[in-house]
Order: sequence, then structure tokens, then C-alpha cells
Amino acid sequence: MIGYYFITDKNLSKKGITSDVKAAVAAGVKCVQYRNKEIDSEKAYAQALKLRKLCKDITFLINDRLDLALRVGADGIHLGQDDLPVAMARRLLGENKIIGLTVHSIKEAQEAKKQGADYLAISPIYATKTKKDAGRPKGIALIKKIKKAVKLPVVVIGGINLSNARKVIRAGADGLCAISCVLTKSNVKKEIEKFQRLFYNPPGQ
Ligand code: TZP
Ligand code: MG
Repeated sequence: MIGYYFITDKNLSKKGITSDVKAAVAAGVKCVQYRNKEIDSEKAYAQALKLRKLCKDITFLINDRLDLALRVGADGIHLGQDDLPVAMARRLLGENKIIGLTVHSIKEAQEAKKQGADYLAISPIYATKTKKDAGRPKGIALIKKIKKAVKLPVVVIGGINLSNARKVIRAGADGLCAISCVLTKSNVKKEIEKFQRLFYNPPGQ
């Protein structure tokens, strides 16, 4: 079980990503991903290093940038279909680091497993304004199909909120990421805890 998976977003953040990550850690998340596509390398390094320290007891991943992940001693990276191939990332990072890959189909999920990914992110489940090029919503049917076809943990992302979270968990998601509906609220910790409760007190139990 991964539970609520936190991803930084400086554009949506109200109090800054450091404050958001502190809130996520205080809410008991197991995984934080540093994602910042609009920043130069040195600033990204300083930011990621600070977050690595805040996330010393939980899984800390870097989006896209393998160099940054190595430099700050992250636990791994999260890649997209247009990033470094998983098999190459695996060769460079070794067996002990975590590699996640975003997938949009069963075929991509099977290929991810073949190349050595540790977990999958299925995207986007629902329509989202947070990532402009996220593509067509896949719905929960794809979660069920991928869980059946590929034996890897799955997190789901895109348009997830408290109204649809139960549905994605029931469909088999091991973790979920909900960015805008958490970061636009004033109490990030409280919002994350609401999602966490859905995993730890599953519906119908
Ligand atoms: N990758 C796929 S969709 C997405 C990312 C980073 C954004 C999800 O944001 P939201 O606000 O939870 O729809
Ligand atoms: Mg990427």
C-alpha cells in the first residue's frame, strides 16, 4: 500500500513547496516526489537537497532528472514516456533505487515491467487542468486492466479528488496523487489526511 503520494507543485502552492512537503510528512505520507520543470539546475539542487532532508525517513523521488536524484541521494526517480528509458535509468541507478514510470495503456505498463520499473503511475484518470499535456482521461477501467495484466504497484493521477478517490481505490490503486484539490486548500496536512483515511479505513469495512 502506498496511500497518498505527494508531488510538489510550486504554481499551485499557497505557502511554498517546503511548507507543503512538511505538511505531507506530518500527515504521514510514505512518498514525496520533487517535481519542478521550470528551474535551473543549481536552484533545483538546493531545493531538492532541502526536501531530501525533510524526507529522510520516507521515500523521496525526483521527477525526470536522474542527475539531480544522484546528486541529492534521492531514493529514486519518476520518469515519463518521453524521458530517459527505464532500462537505461536502471543501469545508471543500480538495483537499489526506485524507478517509477507514467503509463497510459496496458502496452506501456507491460513494457515498463519488462524494462525494470518498480511502480507505475496511470495518467490521467480524469480530466485535469494541472498538467496541460496530460492527454485524454483513461477512467478507472484502465486501472483494473493494468492491475490484472502487470504485477506492479500502481499509483493513479489526474483529476482525483475526495469524491472520486474511493472509486479509484476500489479499482485497485495502491496509491493516489491529487494535486490541485490538496494544494489549493489552506490546510494541506488536513486535506492529505482525508485521503490517507480512505486507504487505511477502506470503504465497506
Ligand atoms: N501528471 C499527470 S496528471 C498530473 C501530473 C503531474 C497533474 C495532476 O493534478 P491534479 O490537480 O491532481 O489533477
Ligand atoms: Mg517526465
